[in-house]
Amino acid sequence: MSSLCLAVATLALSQPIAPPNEDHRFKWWNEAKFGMFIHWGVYSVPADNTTKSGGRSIAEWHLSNQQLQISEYEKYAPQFNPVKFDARAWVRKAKDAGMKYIVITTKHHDGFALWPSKLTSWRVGAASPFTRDPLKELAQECKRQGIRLGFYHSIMDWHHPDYLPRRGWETRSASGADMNRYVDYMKGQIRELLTGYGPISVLWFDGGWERNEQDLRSKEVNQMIRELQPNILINDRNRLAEDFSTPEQTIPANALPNGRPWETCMTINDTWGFAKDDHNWKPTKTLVRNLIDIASKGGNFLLNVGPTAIGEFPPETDTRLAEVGQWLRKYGKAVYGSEKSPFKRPPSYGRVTRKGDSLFLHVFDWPANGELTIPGLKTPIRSARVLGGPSLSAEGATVVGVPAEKNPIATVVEVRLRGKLEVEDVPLGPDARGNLVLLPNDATLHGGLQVEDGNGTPNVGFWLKSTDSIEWNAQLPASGQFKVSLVYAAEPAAAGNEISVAGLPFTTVSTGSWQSYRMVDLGTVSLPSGNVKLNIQVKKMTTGAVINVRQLVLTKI
Ligand code: H79
Repeated sequence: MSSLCLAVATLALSQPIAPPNEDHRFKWWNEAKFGMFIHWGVYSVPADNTTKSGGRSIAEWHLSNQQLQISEYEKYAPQFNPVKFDARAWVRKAKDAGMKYIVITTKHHDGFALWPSKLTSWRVGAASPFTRDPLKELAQECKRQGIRLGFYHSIMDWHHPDYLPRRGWETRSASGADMNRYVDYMKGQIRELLTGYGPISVLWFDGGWERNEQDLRSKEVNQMIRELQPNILINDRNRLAEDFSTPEQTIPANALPNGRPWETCMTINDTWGFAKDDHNWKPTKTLVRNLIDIASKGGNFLLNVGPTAIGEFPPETDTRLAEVGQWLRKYGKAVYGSEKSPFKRPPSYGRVTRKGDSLFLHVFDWPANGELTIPGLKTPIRSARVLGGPSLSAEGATVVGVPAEKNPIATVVEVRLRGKLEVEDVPLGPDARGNLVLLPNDATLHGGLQVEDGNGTPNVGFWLKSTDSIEWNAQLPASGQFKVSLVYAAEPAAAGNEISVAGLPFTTVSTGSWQSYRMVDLGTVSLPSGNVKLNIQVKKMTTGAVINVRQLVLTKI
């Protein structure tokens, strides 16, 4: 999974970035914050998340998990007969959950078309007995109930004879297969999808990692999409960065650099397609807090539902969606149309979102002293009020008082300021043991450096210039001696750069790759009490790239 994620992240960052705030196409998306992903197709019939060797996987990968020939997989299609499918009910559930858009799999990696495509018989109404058009019914209901619709479309197609490569276990010959003809087919199917169903708000590609931009004729395909639907948003998985990044099953450590739009997609249990034995359902509290966390970092949340082959949402999904909706009906003002937190770090008690000169404190756990301080807030607070609850008093940048009624998921306090929002950098203090643990998200990055997601453990990366540097602002209660340790990664070709770390010299050594992190002890420093700046700078650059930095630790001696 990591190679896919990395490919996606690197691609996204290496492309020029359009200024999303000035682009009218993003207006609804920035306000929406929360959407429903739907994974539904022939794989919903076996509903099996196991692998051939007895491990766990994701159910929509059934053909691959069980290493089936397509003729074996095709046998499930006659059982894909979702007579209980009710677009009106599905859209109603999305709306009641507080979701503002739906993205549905028109075709997953198994190649099965969820609409009556004229270009294949591997589709509903031909390979499957279901003669209705699920996409048409969904599009009509979305329009009727006022919610936007997007289409997921898999580039990888295990079924189409022209798509290459074949799976390793396949007996089907690859001779005569023509990838160029496959792209024509894919274009034809996307054309059907973008001309037959009214306005489509999102084209959500997936499965592009087996081929490059040239093979996939990505520019040409995306250009056609924009001609057919000028206001559409296209994700970053057709080998081009396009409109937004797509972290999968993970929430970035912070907002993405340069205001790059992003959307985390995530499952409610462990699998996307329905799996009868996957009972690992996330609690409602996790789902809502994820949404809050994402909104506080300026992203969107696309939460997945895997309906059954008969066309129903699993009951565990229904209850959670309803509960998320309940929370949003009370506190949605702090989520919809909000902007990311203006602070570098979240407060210890929760998360922050913002609307102009109002802040919203999403309180997960109320501090024992009953005070919500907002570190880094310079503008004094004018008033504070629990959404749907009482007013609280305030002193300077601190909200004082605990409401009698607290929401166990998160209670939101709306904070109005006395003037324009002004924030300042808060120096880091030592931890309980007196050590300074300096992390990417606490740093000030100079030059082209960026914080990368690192699959959940962020690192500073893109260190390509000798003038780039990392700086931390710390506050020490007393002077002392510290051992300096750096956690970094560098591929072999990047070894031999001379850098300075908290004033100590270090010549970089390869750790094996950009992803293999190693801790090195660099010596000791003595630091004065009060405000100190700690940095990593380049003294002499001898290769094209310096290091990735995961953390700098100063251990009290
Ligand atoms: O549609 C959903 C997934 O099926 C798809 N993207 C989301 C939105 C996806 N494709 N790839 N991945 C997710 C991650 C890759 C997982 C893999 Fe595996 C790990 C492929 C091979 C090893 C899991 C285990 C899937 C197959 C075996």
